[in-house]
Amino acid sequence: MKFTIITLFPDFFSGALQAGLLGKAIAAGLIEVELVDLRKYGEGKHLHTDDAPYGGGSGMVMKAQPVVSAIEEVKRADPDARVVLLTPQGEVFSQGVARRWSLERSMVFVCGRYEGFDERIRAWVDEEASLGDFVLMGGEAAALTMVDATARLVSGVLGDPASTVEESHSNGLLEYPHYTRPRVFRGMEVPEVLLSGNHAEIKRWREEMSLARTEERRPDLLGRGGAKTSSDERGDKE
Ligand code: JDN
Repeated sequence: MKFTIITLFPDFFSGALQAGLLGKAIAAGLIEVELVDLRKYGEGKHLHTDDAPYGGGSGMVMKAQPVVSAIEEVKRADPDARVVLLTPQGEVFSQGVARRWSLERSMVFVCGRYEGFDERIRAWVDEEASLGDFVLMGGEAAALTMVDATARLVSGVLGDPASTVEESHSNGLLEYPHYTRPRVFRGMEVPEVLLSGNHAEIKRWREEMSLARTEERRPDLLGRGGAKTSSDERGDKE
């Protein structure tokens, strides 16, 4: 799968794209990430990518021409790439969105800075996505998060293919508690059931813990007192 990131800060991504499983997946050719420097598409001698807002007010706005030119160049090489604009006004990203995107061949993430994008840019965009209900300094941290969550669902990126179905959010529940050696750490013991070797009982304990933890920490995932249901989280309706 190919990801293209259009950004004023390509350096933002360099460390993250080399680290861990994402770095491995890129080195193995399972994932390709192309960084497109938006500045190259800037206007005039000074390659401006932002300008003052019509109507006045504080802050600067991402100009339409550089962003649209960058998208057009990417789309010329790759006409069916899916273009996502990172903005706090987009659909809130979730495991369901990551699953849907992981089935695409090519995704383009457009990262902005400043107050936001010239509204007309939206005509070149397939969808808008937000990391959550907070404001970043720009779209880069959101794009990196979305690439990470999407790439790990691509076949072969994780060692163990079973591990994406058992984890938090994939079944709409939080994961059960994990323990590893030693059996006693600073006086705190590993639950006896996990040492029992009784796999049916271990499975039941994990299911109970998973449900109790979700009820305690994220009742919204169970459709109790939150806007989202667990089926929203799974992306069942997609
Ligand atoms: O929070 B964000 O996704 C975010 C996106 C943009 C921004 C600031 C924050 N400026 C331009 C896009």
